[in-house]
Amino acid sequence: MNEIKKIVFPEGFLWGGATAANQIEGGFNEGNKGLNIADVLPGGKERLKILMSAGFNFEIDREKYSYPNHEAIDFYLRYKEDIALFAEMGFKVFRMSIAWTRIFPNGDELEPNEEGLAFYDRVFDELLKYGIEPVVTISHYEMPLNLVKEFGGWRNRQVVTFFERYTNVILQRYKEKVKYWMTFNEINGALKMPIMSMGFSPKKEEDRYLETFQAFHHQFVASAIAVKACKEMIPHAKIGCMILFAPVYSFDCNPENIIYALKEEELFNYFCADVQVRGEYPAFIKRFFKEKNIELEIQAGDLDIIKEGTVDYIGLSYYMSRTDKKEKSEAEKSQGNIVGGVKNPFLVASDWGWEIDPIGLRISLNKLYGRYQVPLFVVENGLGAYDQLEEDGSVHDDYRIDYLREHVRAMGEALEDGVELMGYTSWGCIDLVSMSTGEMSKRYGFIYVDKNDDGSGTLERRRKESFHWYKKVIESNGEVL
Ligand code: BGP
Repeated sequence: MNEIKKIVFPEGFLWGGATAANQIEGGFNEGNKGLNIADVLPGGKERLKILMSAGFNFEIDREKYSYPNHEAIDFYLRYKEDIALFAEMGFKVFRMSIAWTRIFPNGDELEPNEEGLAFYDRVFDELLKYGIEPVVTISHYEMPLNLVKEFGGWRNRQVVTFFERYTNVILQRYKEKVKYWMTFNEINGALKMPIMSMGFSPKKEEDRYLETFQAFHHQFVASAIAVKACKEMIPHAKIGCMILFAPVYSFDCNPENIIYALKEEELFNYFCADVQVRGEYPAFIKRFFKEKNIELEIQAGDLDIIKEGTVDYIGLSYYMSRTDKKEKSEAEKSQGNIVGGVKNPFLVASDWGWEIDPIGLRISLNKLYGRYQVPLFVVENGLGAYDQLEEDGSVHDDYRIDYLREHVRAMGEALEDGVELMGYTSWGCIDLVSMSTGEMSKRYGFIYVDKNDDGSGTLERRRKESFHWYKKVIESNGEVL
């Protein structure tokens, strides 16, 4: 057995947990909030398929579907209780997102909605009361539905202006309260699934890449404008990009598969970060654009904006690695967080088919730091699992502790490798609605929320075994695992 080394996390390492507005808040029509794309997401494993199907009309149809995000876990009303529990675990930071539609209900108004702004003031004040710094994602898998229906989502250049108005308002309003920002959650995820963050599904397969990359271009410009505004308005703040990172392993040493894995990794894992960190389109994308007949509409000045608006750090989500090969049969395919691939014989998968690979986190951090040399921040990582609530109210989630312990160790190894790491916010620190399936039963939390897939439950909160474990991890700055 390998000897377990003591790992040393740097002073001031940002331990905490992560969430997204649409997956925790509920109150979907409270406080003048407008509808967003997440509000028309039906519950169930088919939710994304339904949303992406041709002819989906983006209407709520309660006869046919349920909508778990509408109530979610009611953080909108219960935030004080939840933040007290985060404080009890010793969180240094809490990652959350602002719902664009609380601030601009339709996205295209000129004036913001004061009730929405006041809500986040209350949340930030409550966090700061306990010394917990908010880490805010400006856009996490939701955008105003009006911008989807009337403007065609991020394909439309006008959305850049609406987003700029939204970011200026929130940066100005919360400049005394929020030091850590990120622009778009898992920006690269749109390559596989543009509907959630870009607000459209290509009607024809042949338009897919052109539309998606045009929308990316708009998001890059919008992100760079936000970065510049943030640096001007809040000079002490740090603002990052956020990417979904699943390192791509070649299935074997066949050079055909190795070049395939390398090209997949460039396109999916690095393309967005290259633009947002280095401030320019990478060399490899020219060939891809040529082969796919993509000619982007780039306005005068856009490339300068992108150059001037590079991010301070990279936020990443890490759940799993992806093993892949050029030719694969249906039977070989694996599932996973948006990305596919083939089954890796060395890894075991979660109940949802996501392959568990702590060493993959060390590999990811090394790859990213080697390429960019900017600080990294693991802002999502965790195990979605079925939990059993015992009669005495306890939850013995030792499998979750095992998963997290190994990933924390992997970060320790990466730190020793020389990687600069700002912090770790594990995903779904309180049980929440799953993004991909809308299930409550796919639980990630340290805190159990009494709510079931059919919407029943008291919403009561309970501390799981992992709650007490994570408290010790934070207390000891990662020494006691
Ligand atoms: C990431 C998203 C999150 C989150 C997480 C877990 O891709 O940024 O919003 O939900 O994955 O995924 P799921 O909820 O599908 O288990």
